[in-house]
Formats: sequence, C-alpha cells, structure tokens
Amino acid sequence: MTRVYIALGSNIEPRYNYLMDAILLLGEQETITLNKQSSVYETKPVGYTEQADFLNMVIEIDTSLSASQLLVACQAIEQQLGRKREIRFGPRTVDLDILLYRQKQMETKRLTIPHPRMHERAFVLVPLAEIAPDLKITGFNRTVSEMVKDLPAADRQGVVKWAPTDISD
Ligand code: PH2
Ligand code: MG
Ligand code: MG
Repeated sequence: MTRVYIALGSNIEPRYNYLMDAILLLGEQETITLNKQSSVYETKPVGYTEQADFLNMVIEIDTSLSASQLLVACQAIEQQLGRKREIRFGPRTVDLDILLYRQKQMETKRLTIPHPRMHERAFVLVPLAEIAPDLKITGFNRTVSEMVKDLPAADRQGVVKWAPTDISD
C-alpha cells in the first residue's frame, strides 16, 4: 500500500456535492482506502482569474494502485462527474490532482509527481497542512506547515475555511 495525497477542486455548482461525490467514488474502490480528509476551503481562482471561486480540499489515501493506474481512476471519476476539458486552468465540476505518491518523483507526458505547482499554491498547501503538517514534499527540505508560513499573506488570505449552509436556516 502506498500513501498518497490528492487535491480536489470544484468551481461549478453544486461544488460541495462534486467534492463529496468524488471522495465517495474514490473510497468505494477496493484498491483505495481513505485515511484523512481536510476541511473544505473557499479559494480565489489562481492562474485564470476570470472565473468563480473554488472549493478546495485535500485527502490522504492508501492505495495498491500504481501512480499511473491511480491517475486513470481519478480521470474516470472526473469524467463520471461531468468534467469537460476546455480552458486550461478554467472552470471545472471536479479536478482530482495527485500531489504526492509516497516519496516518488516521476515525470511522464501525463503525470508529474510531486505535482509541479503544489509548493506555490495556498489552496493546496493550507488544506494539506491541516492533515499532514510535518510532511516533507519530495525535493523540498521543508515541511508543509513551514511552506504555508512562507506563502505571501495575500495568497493565504485567499483561502478561507468553508462550511455548507444548512438549508433549514
Ligand atoms: N485549479 C486550477 C487553477 N486555479 N484556483 C483555485 N483557487 N483552486 C483550484 O483548484 C485551481 C485554481 C487548475 O487545476
Ligand atoms: Mg488542478
Ligand atoms: Mg487536474
């Protein structure tokens, strides 16, 4: 079994349902055990800014799948939940990004691990620090919580803990 961290993001409603459905679909696979999930955060779009705010979170799983098999499983769930690939970095029902696969480093046409932009993204590091503060990202000699402290304050402020509103309110 391999310890893996996956980042989830959605900025098309119902954002929260897409995240929860993706976690259910991952967790129901025999090859995947869900260990931990972070809180849900509402985050300002990064990269392509003319789009709605995201909900982001990070989960920790153990899996018997290889990194490439896990990518295929994640992409199948994205498809099942209606993901359309249009604008790069643009709006999506659900995005599942493999962040870390044990201490592995790999680069193929389809998949780079660790995720090449994770170390600079507050919407990844803040939820990751909640479930794995002392984890070191392969290739960086610092823990996730140290990396969160080093983020620009403006980036950190764009990531705010979120909770679903009770419809009976
Ligand atoms: N994902 C992107 C591009 N920009 N911004 C936020 N806040 N959250 C995301 O998940 C995100 C993004 C590409 O995958
Ligand atoms: Mg992504
Ligand atoms: Mg992706």
